[in-house]
Amino acid sequence: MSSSSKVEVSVFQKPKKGNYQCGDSYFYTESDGFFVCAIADGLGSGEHAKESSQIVIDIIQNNAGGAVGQLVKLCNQQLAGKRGVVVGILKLDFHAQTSSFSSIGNIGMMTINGRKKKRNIPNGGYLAGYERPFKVVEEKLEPETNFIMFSDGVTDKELAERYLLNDNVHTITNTFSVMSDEVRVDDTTLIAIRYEG
Ligand SMILES: [Mn+2]
Repeated sequence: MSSSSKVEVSVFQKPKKGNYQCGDSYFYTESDGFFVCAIADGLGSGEHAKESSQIVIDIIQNNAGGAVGQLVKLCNQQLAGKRGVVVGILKLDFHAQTSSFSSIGNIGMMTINGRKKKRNIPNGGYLAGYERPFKVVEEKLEPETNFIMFSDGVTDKELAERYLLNDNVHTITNTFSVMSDEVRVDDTTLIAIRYEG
């Protein structure tokens, strides 16, 4: 992490029981002006789900400067005729001081500021090349905020845990790892993001 970094990130990822490869893919990057993070989950599991979710991640990586809505549209276009994917994209704009989030399907996000926890409601469905309406939720970027992004392998019970409020992202993922079941019933990705401001 460079000294100019404004965002701290820690990732927990584990494949579903019996699968060697996790079908979830993720990507994050930070520049002077922004931070962007995405999780994609290909429909199904294993090798083929991974291939499909990786397509989406590559698009976001190659177009990280784009607005969240543009990224969703671009991903959708590239998925025509391919296996469906659910995706969640978070962008923090340091100049505009905004956070933008959109999720198509069941990639979730929780924003935690102080003791306030807010869970984002994803758009329904999945991306597979068909045009569909979706919302991008934009909010003021507050200092000392945790953004917890997760795939549907993370359970509601796990999302209720107090340690998600910790201001150290490594403590969050380490604790998640220790507390979480040995056997995951679905591919599981949890990304803890801290904006100190
Ligand atoms: Mn899944």
